Amino acid sequence: LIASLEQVDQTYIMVKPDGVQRGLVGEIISRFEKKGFKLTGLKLFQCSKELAEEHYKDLKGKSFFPKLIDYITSGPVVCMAWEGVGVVASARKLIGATDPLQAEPGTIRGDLAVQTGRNIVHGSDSPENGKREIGLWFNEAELCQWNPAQAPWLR
Ligand code: 3AN
Repeated sequence: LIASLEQVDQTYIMVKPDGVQRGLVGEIISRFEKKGFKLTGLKLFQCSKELAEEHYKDLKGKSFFPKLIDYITSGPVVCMAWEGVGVVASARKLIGATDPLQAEPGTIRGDLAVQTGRNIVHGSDSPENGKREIGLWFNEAELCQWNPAQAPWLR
């Protein structure tokens, strides 16, 4: 009841190519599921250079930008849309700091990664970017609106 009065946000979470290659997809999805957020979109996807550049357009001026684009397009990624109250900030806490060596143990990057340039997962940095990125990576038909409470086998 309390939650229903608050703003429900969406975030775009992506297992990057190194996370897929290292067999960490299930582990990463599991952390968001267990936290209690709702999955509304999920696919394995090989992205184009154009899409990667659009996704990271705010970083276009950075020296590491070309390497970042090569990295993100180097193999399939797992695209996810997650929904919930406070999901954007909470997902970033679950993911941990950009530099995995600075990320706290218990976070995804803190537990599973060592390099900033191979930090295995992406999470939107604001509710606005969550909406923007979900729109960029998913078609409307790929997203599911569903109610976890309407599961008759759970009564
Ligand atoms: P975050 O992914 O934690 O939101 P951003 O948005 O600053 O961090 O950076 C986006 C991505 O760019 C990072 N996930 C990382 O892959 C890459 N990146 C950021 N800073 C660096 C850096 N100094 N060197 C190499 N890659 C970087």
